[in-house]
Amino acid sequence: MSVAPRIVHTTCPYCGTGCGVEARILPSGAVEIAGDPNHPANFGRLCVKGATLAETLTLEGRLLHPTIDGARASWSDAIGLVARRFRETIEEHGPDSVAFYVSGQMLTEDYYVANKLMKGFIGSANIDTNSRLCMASSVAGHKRAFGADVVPNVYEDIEQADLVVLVGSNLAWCHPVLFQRLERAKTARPHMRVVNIDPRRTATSELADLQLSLKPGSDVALFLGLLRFLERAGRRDAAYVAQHTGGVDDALAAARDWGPAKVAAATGLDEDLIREFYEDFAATDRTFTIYSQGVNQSAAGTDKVNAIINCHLFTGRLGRPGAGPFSVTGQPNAMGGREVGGLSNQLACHMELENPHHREIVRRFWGVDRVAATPGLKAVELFDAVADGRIKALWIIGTNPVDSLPEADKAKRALKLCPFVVVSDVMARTDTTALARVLLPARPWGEKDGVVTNSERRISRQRALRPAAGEAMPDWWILCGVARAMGAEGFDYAGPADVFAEYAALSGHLNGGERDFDISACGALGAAAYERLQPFQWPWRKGDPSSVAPKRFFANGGYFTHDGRANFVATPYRAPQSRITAKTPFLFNTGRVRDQWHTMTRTGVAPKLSQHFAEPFVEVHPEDAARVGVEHAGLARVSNGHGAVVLRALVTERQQKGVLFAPIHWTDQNASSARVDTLVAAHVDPISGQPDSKASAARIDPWPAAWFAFALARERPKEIAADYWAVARTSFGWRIEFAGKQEPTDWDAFACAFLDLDEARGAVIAQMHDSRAGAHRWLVMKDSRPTGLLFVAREPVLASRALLCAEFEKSEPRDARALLAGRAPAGVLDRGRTICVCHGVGAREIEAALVAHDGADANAIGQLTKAGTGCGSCRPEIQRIVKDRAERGPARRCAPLVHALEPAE
Ligand SMILES: Nc1nc2c(c(=O)[nH]1)N[C@H]1C(S)=C(S)[C@@H](COP(=O)(O)OP(=O)(O)OC[C@H]3O[C@@H](n4cnc5c(=O)[nH]c(N)nc54)[C@H](O)[C@@H]3O)O[C@H]1N2
Ligand SMILES: Nc1nc2c(c(=O)[nH]1)N[C@H]1C(S)=C(S)[C@@H](COP(=O)(O)OP(=O)(O)OC[C@H]3O[C@@H](n4cnc5c(=O)[nH]c(N)nc54)[C@H](O)[C@@H]3O)O[C@H]1N2
Ligand code: SF4
Ligand SMILES: [Mo]
Repeated sequence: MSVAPRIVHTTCPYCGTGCGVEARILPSGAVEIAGDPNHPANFGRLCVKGATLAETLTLEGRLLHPTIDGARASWSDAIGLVARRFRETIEEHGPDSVAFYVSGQMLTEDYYVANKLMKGFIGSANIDTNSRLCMASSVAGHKRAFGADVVPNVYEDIEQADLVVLVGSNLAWCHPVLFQRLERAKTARPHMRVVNIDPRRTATSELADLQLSLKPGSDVALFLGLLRFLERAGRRDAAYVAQHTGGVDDALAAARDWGPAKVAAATGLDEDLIREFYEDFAATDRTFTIYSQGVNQSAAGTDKVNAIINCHLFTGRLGRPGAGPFSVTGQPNAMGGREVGGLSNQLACHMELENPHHREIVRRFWGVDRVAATPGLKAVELFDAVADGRIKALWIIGTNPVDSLPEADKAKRALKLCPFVVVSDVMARTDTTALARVLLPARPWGEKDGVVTNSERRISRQRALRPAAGEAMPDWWILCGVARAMGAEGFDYAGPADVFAEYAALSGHLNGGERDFDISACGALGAAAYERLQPFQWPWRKGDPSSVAPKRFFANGGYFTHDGRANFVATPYRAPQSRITAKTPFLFNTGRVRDQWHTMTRTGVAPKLSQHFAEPFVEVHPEDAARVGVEHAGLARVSNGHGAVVLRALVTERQQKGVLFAPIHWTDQNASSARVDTLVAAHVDPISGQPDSKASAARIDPWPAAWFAFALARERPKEIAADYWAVARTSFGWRIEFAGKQEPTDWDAFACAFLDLDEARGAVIAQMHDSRAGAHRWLVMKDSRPTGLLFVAREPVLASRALLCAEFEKSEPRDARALLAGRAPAGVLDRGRTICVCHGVGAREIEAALVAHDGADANAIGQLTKAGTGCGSCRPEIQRIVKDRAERGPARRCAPLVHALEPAE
């Protein structure tokens, strides 16, 4: 008799798209993941990260019990110590001598109690979140313009728009399901146009009718020019501006001088392209502007946000179907964190710390003597205060600041100096947990319950799929335990449902509609109703019927300012702060790749997600590379006064001259020297305090490797005796790239140690040597199956990684000679680097299909090879391969998107 799988509806733990997930738990305990067809964010779709969630449900590397000074401890001892040290520090040095640094990856319930503990019980506002590095400029921009942190529009507007303007957003890789909505909308309505504003060409550019590769940091100039153009083109919505806004004259005055020639000079864009964009924007009522970190993470981030919003206010295109400014959120609960007041300058439920009336509402509701009255330290300042000893006890929850803060080595030093550091994480070994005195094991996605809010203000449940591993506990439980041990009252919740109901009640408490955030319909929700809670958008006031109709704001005014009018904000252009010098002549831009999530603690364990990029890299324009002597597939050192990293060089025209780009994901756990934030200068936006992570001055030089190596192994090598290394997970074990500045005197001894040959009993070792050329290859076979491989050369090792990995995966006997040659055995196709993870299709298979079927497009490729027919995240890359072949002919491969080390034909 077969037992039916149990189905759990939950929400994806990665990006702020907030896709609904349907998890099927089979009787064996195995979990199958699919998109939830009824969830309004994704209607059944998932991107590759969501689709591979089951691969991350492993215990590998998990933190499973509390530790104190590295030794296993009981929960009561760990909680007791944290409470005692925080209490003593507060007694001796005052409430502002302690701090929490939390995360947009916490659930709303976790976030709410953390905030209540710090701002209510402790009475300090020294709680800040990694959302400071992510959303703070959007928050500040919204508040300046709208009086509250409200996103006026909804996802459906993607389908309703005639023009979509993407600013500083690599939507194809960072919000893939939203990108697919856009792609489908454009296919269904071919007149729809997409403009992509980003200094580099990305996967997102594949969909764009117009690519504006502006100079980093120059967006304000572009949008000042647009505002001026709109006025001259007679595009003012006079009625809207007059009835619902204020300050238009000042904004126009700031834009007065910004004619196309001046905009062209500031942005480096062609005047014709600028005009094309302006004319299109002016002529299209249904214009939807989506923006992300190219806007927020800037020393002028808040001004960028307001410069965009100004153009929408001016044309009255806001909160209407297909028209509005739309900030997409990064983390799964970036929006929820803003709602609960996770930032050091906010109170709960969108109330303001500096507003005495709001403080009083919250104080009474929480039943505390006082709530913090002055804003606390913002992330960068907070770590400065740790470094100079003002903060003496710090609790870090759900974030990895040693890797993600600007000037990251400074943050690392600060933690080393701090007398008492507590870290709550789901993983045992991260660059941050390494510096903690107390480690508290949190329950990860799949083991915990709560809610998150996505980019369109939709609140959805995350639900546990399986029992918690080890002694891991939910973050809210840990926080409440510490709160009670410190003597706080009001932290006796029976479960997350209880916390959520209290929070929902507070949102409606003494709220006659003057506060935007109101979900008081959930204020008396019991545990059973919480369990059943369906995704809903806020506001949802007590007494309102539940509704699935999209909720927009501001089409008819109704702003949350004192006079109910929106503010135009004058945004004079400030050129980027980073000073390029002769020593640091490049701007260093950073961001994300398709298949990894931040510091890789979770996506890094999934073999499928490590195929796309298995090594940290830096993109550099061919002319720059030639000038500084950096070669494609070689190694490069990127450095400045703050730090240095060594990365694989990817020479590509997608990058503009003078700018470098590197992904943020690699850490000391999986590479020798790839923490890119060590180089990022801590320049912050003066209003939001958000650091500029996208434009630090740096230099790039060739890294003098005497030898390069590539290896495959079933176990992770204990030590890699090399100056450069990077490891990635595979289904059979590990793949490793490494290199050194000096050749070892004895390669055989090196191989012996690296491959553990003394221990490899019963193994057959095949070798190939060309000592004059410095090329050596070893292959270890057991029972005719490869178990270890090491290729060494003086040049970057050219062997198909994809092929060798595929051969290691197979269970049938393999041909040692062909493997050692690094080429495909007779009858086996080298698929090339994996492009489509769902169906395991490589770049070479796609190219072979193009050769066989001249003129095939991405859809035809899908029919021929299945590539792109699964989750669809790889479709832009397939389109690029198709276009490259059409534009450049078969002779030139599409190197930019293919890993540098996959050899060409
Ligand atoms: N695969 C994947 N997806 C993710 C994440 C992840 O780690 N991996 N993280 C999530 C999180 S937390 C976030 S915040 C989002 C981020 O999502 P995005 O903001 O889309 O991602 P980024 O790659 O950080 O940056 C976006 C783009 O900004 C461009 N940019 C740099 N400087 C400028 C500039 O001055 N002007 C303009 N117009 N553009 C500029 C960069 O070249 C880059 O292509 O992604 C979320 N989704
Ligand atoms: N140079 C540069 N720097 C950047 C950025 C950039 O674009 N460029 N982007 C910035 C942005 S937008 C962001 S959002 C940050 C992201 O940076 P981080 O927040 O530092 O990155 P994560 O890897 O997401 O860290 C989350 C940590 O929480 C742990 N964790 C996961 N789930 C749970 C849980 O349920 N409970 C607890 N307690 N822990 C959990 C994970 O194992 C991991 O260690 O990086 C910022 N830094
Ligand atoms: S787009 Fe991908 S990462 Fe983002 S929520 Fe959906 S499935 Fe998760
Ligand atoms: Mo983020």
